[in-house]
Amino acid sequence: MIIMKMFQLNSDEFFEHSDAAVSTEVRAPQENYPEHSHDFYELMIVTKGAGQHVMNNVPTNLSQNYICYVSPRDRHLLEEVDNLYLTNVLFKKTKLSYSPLLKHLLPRDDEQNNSWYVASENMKRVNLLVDQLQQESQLDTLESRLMSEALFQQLVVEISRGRLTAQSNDEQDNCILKIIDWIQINYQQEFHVGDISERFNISSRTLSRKIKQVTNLSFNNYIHRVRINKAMDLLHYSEMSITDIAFHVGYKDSNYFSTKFKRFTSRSPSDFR
Ligand code: RM4
Ligand code: NI
Repeated sequence: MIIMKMFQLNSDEFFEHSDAAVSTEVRAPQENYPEHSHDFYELMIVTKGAGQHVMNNVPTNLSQNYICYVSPRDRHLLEEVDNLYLTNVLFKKTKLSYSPLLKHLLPRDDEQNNSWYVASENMKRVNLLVDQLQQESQLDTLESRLMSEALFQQLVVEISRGRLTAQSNDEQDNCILKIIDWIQINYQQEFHVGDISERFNISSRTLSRKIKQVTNLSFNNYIHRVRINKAMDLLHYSEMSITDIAFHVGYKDSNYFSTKFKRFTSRSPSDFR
């Protein structure tokens, strides 16, 4: 077996010059990418496609409009990418001369809650800002540096304003994002397509179609994927027994859980642990 050592990405390589505070890396598409950390901060913005994001050993399923805040303390990797498009907005906190208010809109470095979905209207503006930022961050003039910081601030405002919660933003477009967010929180409950379609006032057919469109998985497989991801987290970080984990993530039968686990990860839960 080849064991690859985790590596660190350095700002020298990704920023235009040593005083630059912001930079962008557009990945269209993003390939699978091994585990790494950075000496800079990264806002990972998913624009389309699907994949698995494993951060500090915790896997999450990626889909459009997902934002994740990655600090220099974190390590992460991307796998099972499927036409995944993303934009990395890289920044150095020490070089930003930004407004002191901005820190209230960004997660703290030790915050668990470091990812969220952004409403489609805000995402459109985020994409425009990224285009401008990409150009400005390549220039090494005082104006461009200032402009990059100004654009960065706007971007942080957009991803914060657009943050979806189950209550907010009733636009049709955002319905599927809210559902995905809801599933990732409520995966422990027993539910069927019909329960969710009723709750969110959308037809079961539309719901299934949209889940497929956004995650590239069927409704059932998407639920399994979310549950298996949570199980991987627990296998890694908790002492819970495999049977308890199976129940905890929403399975009534631990054999069935093991079969599904193997299907998604190619390993049994005990091998994985
Ligand atoms: C990679 C991948 C990493 C990011 C670098 C800059 O393709 O997206 O997460 O840190 O780019
Ligand atoms: Ni990274």
